[in-house]
Amino acid sequence: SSSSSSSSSSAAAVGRLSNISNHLSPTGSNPLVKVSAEVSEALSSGLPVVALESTIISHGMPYPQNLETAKEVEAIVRESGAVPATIAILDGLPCIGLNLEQLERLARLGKNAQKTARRDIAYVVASKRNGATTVSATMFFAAMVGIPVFVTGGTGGVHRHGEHTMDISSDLTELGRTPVAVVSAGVKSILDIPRTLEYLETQGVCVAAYKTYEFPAFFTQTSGCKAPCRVDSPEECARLIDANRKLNLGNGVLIAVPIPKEHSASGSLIESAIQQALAEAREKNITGNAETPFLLARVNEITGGASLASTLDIALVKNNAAIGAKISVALAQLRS
Ligand code: PSU
Ligand code: MN
Repeated sequence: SSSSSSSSSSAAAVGRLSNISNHLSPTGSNPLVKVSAEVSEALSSGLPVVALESTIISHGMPYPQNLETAKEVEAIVRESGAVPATIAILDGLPCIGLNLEQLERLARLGKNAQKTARRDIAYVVASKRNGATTVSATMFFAAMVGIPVFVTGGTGGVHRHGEHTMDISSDLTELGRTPVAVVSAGVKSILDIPRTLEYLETQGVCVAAYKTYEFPAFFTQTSGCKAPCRVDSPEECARLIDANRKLNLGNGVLIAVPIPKEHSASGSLIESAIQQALAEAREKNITGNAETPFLLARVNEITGGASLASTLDIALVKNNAAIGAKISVALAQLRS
């Protein structure tokens, strides 16, 4: 592997830290993070690994649907030839790669696991809590152990009225500072998509839409916004990620995959539910890190219980998992 060839790059630092438990804990007694044996072996052999977040499990869906989805997403990653590494903090220990028992524990904890963005990591670790990592925290840990590709459903963004509230997801600043490629279905229109793209530009994030010129809005293929660049295959994504790494740019890459055609007809129905949820959030004065979970839950309820929106949430994360795994396979081939 060429991953440790340029000594000052953060990617190289990440490579050197890929056996981080040993590096940071010479005694082996109190490791800062726990990398599962399977993930650790895959990383040291240069095999493709895909990081997966855990807020989607704890806060995104009810038990047992969340467990089923998490297992299915991992299975899709495996079918496409990569090793899944779901990331969460359990009893204060950041775990990279959860076994079935740990996955089940997190799924049962649901919202009793703390939603953990970058700012929350130190507290959750220090107080030995259980933390479900958002995109920002998952990227942080993925980079720490040298996982270059990360799959999720939708990322955070600039909230509507964010120009007044300054509520801008730390996912965006993380994308600006951490060299991990995030595969998502874009950002939901609960957010301000044009400002999200502006902010990503400010942060120097490479944003590429997959097989389209449009930046997708999760439930819909179009957002009215052009994506800054277009990629048409896993190999092209891999070359983009590799160029970003070799140049030592230090920022992340956001690969936005539009909702597949067979699901996209439902988009407009969901759009009206989103408008209603936004109005309710304003009425109830719901702000801060409670806003995203509130909006997502209300959209699910408005579109009917075991709803359209949650069905699409699951379909999209699975679609992203298949593509993200292929990207990570292409990237591993490029580097071997
Ligand atoms: N958007 C979704 N589904 C999600 C999230 C966002 O469509 O599950 C979660 C992700 O974990 C994301 C986080 O990183 O919400 C962003 O929260 P906030 O807006 O508070 O930064
Ligand atoms: Mn926020």
